[in-house]
Amino acid sequence: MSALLMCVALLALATPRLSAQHWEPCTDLRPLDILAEVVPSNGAAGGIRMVQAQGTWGFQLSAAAPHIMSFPASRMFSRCDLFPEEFSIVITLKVPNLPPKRNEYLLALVAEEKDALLLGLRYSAAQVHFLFLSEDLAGPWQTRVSFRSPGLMDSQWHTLVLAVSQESFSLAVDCGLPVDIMADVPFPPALSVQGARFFVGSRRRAKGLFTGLVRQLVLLPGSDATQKLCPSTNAQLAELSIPRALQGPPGKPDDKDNEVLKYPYETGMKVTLGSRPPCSKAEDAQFWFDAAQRGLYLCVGTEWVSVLAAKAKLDYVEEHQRLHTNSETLGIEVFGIPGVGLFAATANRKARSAIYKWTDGKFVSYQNIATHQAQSWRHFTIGKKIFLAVANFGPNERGQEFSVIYKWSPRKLKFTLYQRIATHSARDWEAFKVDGEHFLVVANHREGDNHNIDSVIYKWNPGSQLFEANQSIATSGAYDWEFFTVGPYSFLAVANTFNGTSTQVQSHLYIWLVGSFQLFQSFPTFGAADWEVFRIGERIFLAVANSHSYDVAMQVQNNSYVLSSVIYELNITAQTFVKFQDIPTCSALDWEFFSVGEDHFLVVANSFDGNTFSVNSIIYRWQGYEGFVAVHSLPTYGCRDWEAFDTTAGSYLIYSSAKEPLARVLRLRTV
Ligand SMILES: [Ca+2]
Ligand SMILES: [Ca+2]
Ligand SMILES: [Ca+2]
Repeated sequence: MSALLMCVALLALATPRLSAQHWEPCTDLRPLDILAEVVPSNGAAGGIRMVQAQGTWGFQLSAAAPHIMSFPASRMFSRCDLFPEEFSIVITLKVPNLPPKRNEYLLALVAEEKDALLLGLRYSAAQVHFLFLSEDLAGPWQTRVSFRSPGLMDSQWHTLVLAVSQESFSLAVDCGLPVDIMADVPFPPALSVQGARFFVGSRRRAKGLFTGLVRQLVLLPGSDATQKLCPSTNAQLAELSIPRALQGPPGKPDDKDNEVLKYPYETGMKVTLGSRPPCSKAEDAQFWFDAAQRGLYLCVGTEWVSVLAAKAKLDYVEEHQRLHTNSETLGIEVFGIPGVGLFAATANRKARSAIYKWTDGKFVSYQNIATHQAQSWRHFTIGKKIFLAVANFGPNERGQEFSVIYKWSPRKLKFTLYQRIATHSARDWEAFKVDGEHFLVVANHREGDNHNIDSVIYKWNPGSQLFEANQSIATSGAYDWEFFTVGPYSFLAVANTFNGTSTQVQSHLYIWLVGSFQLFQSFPTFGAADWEVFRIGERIFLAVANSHSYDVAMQVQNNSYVLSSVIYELNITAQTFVKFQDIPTCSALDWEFFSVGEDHFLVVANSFDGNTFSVNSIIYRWQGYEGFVAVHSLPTYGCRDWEAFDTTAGSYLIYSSAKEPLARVLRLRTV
């Protein structure tokens, strides 16, 4: 729910109100820097640490005892004892990922004698809660106003402005559109702070300590600070007032003196599970601003309706070019060469593969390269060098098996042979960079009849200018490698197809730890042919294409080609990929993700249904809650590989056929 919940049963009785006319400010009507009150002006002390994250300094408080981080309210409320009826609180913070049920306090105002929470601000994985005590004839009530999905847990700095005025509560994140909540209970017009203390990063107790970083915590009596702060060119770090120790370069502490400078925060994953809030009667007519997609939505009835004119939308797909290929085409790689143009390399089954150049709106033959049952091409660069690696499935005329790396010659304007690497029925190359070093990994499918062999990761040696074997990973009929990063972490997924008796084998995801890839998670797959990683907003997905369910030990039916392919989503809290959606496919060999305007799509290569290679491949559109929904059905024949690409003239898809020497370029028509 975009807005908030009133989580506490509230009295229907009218709350007795003191006349607001008697209100006089008990404090200065200027920003009151609460954080500066509790931290020494020279920085760290008493368990308070200064930590830099993403180049910005903040305080880590959780090692300090709560009373260190507190001060009497009378220090700010010098003229009288009443908390302002209208005010805003500005806080700049960077929060860690919290487990689901954990709450951490950012600020509390506690009446010490009664240990009563007069006012509190805390957050959990999914919500920010503002709490306050109000009194009526029936006694004191604690009211909680909850803002859902503020999107704080992406390991970034954020600045929140909570503005309170009577029964109106609003929360703005990074100067975005505020979420407004009208509560049944107004903030009390005369909340006494006599004998109360402010606690920063706690509620006076050890429980619920704030474990993140805080850079700014300011109370602005009498007005809404968004007017002063926003718009801002640096909205995530918009400043009303920050403690002197955090200001500017002179405050930079000596690295050697600070044991936390190997920031634990920098290793936090850079993702969040921010998602569309529910839209029900409670949110009717409320707005939701999706910061990641820059979309503004209005809750109408039970649906979020976009209220901004959307960018281009996919209307239909039309055939743009029939590309006759040297022979059946297993894989297509589209890439650009700066200053030269856009190219497509086709991996062709017979003796020659081809490179095409986009010329006058069409792919035109550019260069032929001798290959041996080529399966796929991979383009990559190292510095200014441009490479193209081919995975050869078959041996050459002399029975030797190797795959080949070609290098672009800027003088000849052609790709020329650069390095041969011995491979075993190679299916795929993946190129990637970890810690500034370049790697290539090959999918070795089988050696003779043995599918349980090693696939090999090669590392670029800048001295010899060659790739050298670096790590071997046991694979079973390896078909595809996919590399991706999540925050500071590097991952490599392999699609294992067949272990010699069954296609029901585990495909594995590896993580780079201290210099090598180690197993991170295993997935049950069925003749897995492709992994595709993609991001939607802050969410990270991994889709597997399952091609065949087959087991020697079981009588297998023809329909074993019609089976589910699975989309997984990374759950940051659990640090694991969990199943997001099953999609029925017909011997799926490839997934390709692409975006048009603000819409996201997946297209699957369906190749075979058990009887025929004439099957439809399907384009799915991302529809938020509903996941991916089929929107276009494209007749294909032995469809093997999809690629999406853009030119100045528009967006296109190209797909290859493993069963006929014809690839097709499709134009995405938009409205
Ligand atoms: Ca791949
Ligand atoms: Ca793919
Ligand atoms: Ca593809």
